[in-house]
Amino acid sequence: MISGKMSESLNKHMNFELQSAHLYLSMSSSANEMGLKGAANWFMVQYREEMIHFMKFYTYLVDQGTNITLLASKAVPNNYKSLLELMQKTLAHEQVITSCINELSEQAVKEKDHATQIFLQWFVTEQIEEENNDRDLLAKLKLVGDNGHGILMIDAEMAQRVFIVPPGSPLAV
Ligand code: OFO
Repeated sequence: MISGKMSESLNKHMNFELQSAHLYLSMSSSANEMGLKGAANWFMVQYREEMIHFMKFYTYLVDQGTNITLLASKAVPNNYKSLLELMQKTLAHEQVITSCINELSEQAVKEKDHATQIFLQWFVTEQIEEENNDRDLLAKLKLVGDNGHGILMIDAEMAQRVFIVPPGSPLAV
């Protein structure tokens, strides 16, 4: 049993994870339009990971007896100039998500809600990995600048990313 306040905060964040999925799906299409198939793959994998995050919140809330509320989805941008801009926006977005997860964790601690604290631990760790991956790619993109060959090499690296369902996760698309 979780408090009404906690379930409301988690429900709000669950919708934010779904919005993240939409954001990355749109970024995948923008990368494809730029001719960067590897980056399009990378963002598609990111989209699928976000769907897992969304489903983790969904399942947790339903298991805690919450009737979840799906909010209307907001339009996401689809006009990017470069892969560098895509990665800059990705890192900025993940930093916002990290602070939301931290706020949720603080609320769970304040409410002495041990179950939610344990549930959120996975996300605390996940956000370190998300931001780290984005920072690595950003650093490489800054190094190559406008060099087309360099960008294509990074695109080839991004093509290697594979979607793996984290063990014990609810299935998503
Ligand atoms: Fe779900 O972590 Fe990204 O947004």
